[in-house]
Amino acid sequence: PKHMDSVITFVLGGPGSGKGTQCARIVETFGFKHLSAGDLLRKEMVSDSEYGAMILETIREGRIVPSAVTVRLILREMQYGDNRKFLIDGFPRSEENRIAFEHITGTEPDFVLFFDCPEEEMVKRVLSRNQGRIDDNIDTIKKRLKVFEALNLPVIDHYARRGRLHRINAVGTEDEIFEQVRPVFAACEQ
Ligand code: UP5
Ligand code: MG
Repeated sequence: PKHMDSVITFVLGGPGSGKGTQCARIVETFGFKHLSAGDLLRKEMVSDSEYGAMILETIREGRIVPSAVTVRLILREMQYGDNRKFLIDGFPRSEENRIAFEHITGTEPDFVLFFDCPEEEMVKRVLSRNQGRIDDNIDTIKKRLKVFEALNLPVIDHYARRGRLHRINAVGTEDEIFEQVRPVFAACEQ
């Protein structure tokens, strides 16, 4: 269950839209704890977890890991330490993910950020990243973009209807983008 004074932010956007980059800035400036669902899954994948092979195959195909696995990793991470301000990056990726998280925690996010970025820019960024990710190749990127559109956009629409969505234009320099992000959190600092 949600601790009374916790703040939950979901950070959404397509592959390479800059979620991780901007999360680092939010952590620096506003002291949130950053939980990247993708990073947690990649860490689980290389541990001797029973889900390792399944996660690898799912990420390589750009599909979505079952909610039960991802939600457990996120909740485990939320319990470590005493920082109650969470940035949950790259989750929920589907209505199924969203409903599972909201059902298990009994809560909705306080804020949802959506980094809105054109596809060709996302492809360019992912292909030039060069960090050895198994999903950073053109075939998998195309699949990730399709899954984003089919499954993640409905989640974004849901939060827009709930009045929780902050759409950020994700084209520009990192600084320019952060200047759109800052007021979202500056408002809750007072
Ligand atoms: N960059 C950043 N900002 C820039 C700017 N303003 N101008 C120019 N370049 C910029 O940025 C990407 C690259 O662009 C970097 O090189 C950066 O320097 C540059 P980054 O901040 O890394 O973008 P991000 O949105 O974090 O991209 P990422 O590739 O991490 O997004 P994905 O959503 O694709 O990846 P994620 O790790 O979240 O998920 C990977 C896979 O895990 C999914 O496809 C899925 O198979 C699985 N998954 C699940 O199944 N369930 C989950 O809940 C989560 C993941
Ligand atoms: Mg990322």
